[in-house]
Amino acid sequence: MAAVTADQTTQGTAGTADEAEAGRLAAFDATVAADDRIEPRDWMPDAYRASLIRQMAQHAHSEIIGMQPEANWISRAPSLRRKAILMAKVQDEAGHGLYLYSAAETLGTSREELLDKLHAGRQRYSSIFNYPTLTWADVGAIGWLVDGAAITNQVPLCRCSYGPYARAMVRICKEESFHQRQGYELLLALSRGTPAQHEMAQDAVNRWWWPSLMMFGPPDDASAHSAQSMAWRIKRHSNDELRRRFVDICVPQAQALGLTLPDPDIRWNEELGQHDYGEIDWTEFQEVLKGNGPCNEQRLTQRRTAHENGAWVREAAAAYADKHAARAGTAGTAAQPVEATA
Ligand code: FAQ
Repeated sequence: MAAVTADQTTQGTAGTADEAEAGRLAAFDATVAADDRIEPRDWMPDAYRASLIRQMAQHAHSEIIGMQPEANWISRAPSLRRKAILMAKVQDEAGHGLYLYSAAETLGTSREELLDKLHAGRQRYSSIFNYPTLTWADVGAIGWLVDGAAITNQVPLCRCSYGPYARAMVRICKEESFHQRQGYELLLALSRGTPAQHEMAQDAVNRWWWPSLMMFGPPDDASAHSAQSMAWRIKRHSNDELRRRFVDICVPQAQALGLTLPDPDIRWNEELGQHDYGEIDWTEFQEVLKGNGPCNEQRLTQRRTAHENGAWVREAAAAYADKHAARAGTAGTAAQPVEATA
């Protein structure tokens, strides 16, 4: 019998490892192609995992930083009803952040690590939250336009190939729909109110329209991740496709509100069966991404401060969990059901 040389052994092992890798990749590709879900314990390419963490972290960070502009108006809401609605909405956004951090944790990262990266400026959050809320009407414009853009972008994410992200999006989208309607209703009340209230609503729409269009990301020919994310079925549509869909939704809604979208170039394109719209200021978008938007510094400073101020809450919660785990452990040795001590 011929002896197997060291080289042959290495080649043989490498061959088997390569084949196993190819098999895993084929199974992953087949799952994606069949529109099934990739689950946390399934094998996935490193780049798929990294891209999901990148997008989900950015999404989670947007939800919690996105609490700030609206929270600015909680103490000045014009009625108890409006205050209660706004508090519930801002609280919902915190909840969305938590679902998304939890979903990201299934990929092997931790909430702590993601927050550290946000605070160090190493991960992004949506450009939209770097604009100020100057009047009460901004709360309506955020609900109508920002939540509206978020829904347009996020409904397709309910069919994302990664199971935990797709499932988190189902509940988030339901809540965002409510947020969008409350913003629309608020703006409608202002638009039909006194001339000063109408003007305030129009001014808010003028300021939030273009930044809302930027939420969908750079144009397709400048979108670094779209092609790969669409091939992996993380994203289902391109940035421009969703942006155009959003414009189509907003045009009749603006008419019903009695407000004007601040773009003289919006018009129906018979041939394409959709609206054309004017040129977006991509220089402004890039500046906001670089940290030079009107509120970038304020938002991050406030976030870091809130995190530091909340340290004692996290410590207390961890101590409480440890105490209960220890009690459950004792109960376990005494053969008691865990529920009895919970
Ligand atoms: N802002 O190659 P692409 C909400 C970055 S939630 C900042 O096209 P991709 C709820 C992008 O990360 C709003 N950065 O990227 C709410 C990438 O940089 P990187 C958040 C942006 O991932 C309402 C680079 O540019 N929603 O509003 C932005 O394929 C009211 C190249 O871009 C989500 O996160 C931007 N607008 O497409 C809360 C949804 N756009 O990572 C409170 C999930 C792009 O290489 C109150 N995310 N960039 O350093 C997505 O669908 C995608 O990530 C896109 C970007 C569409 C945002």
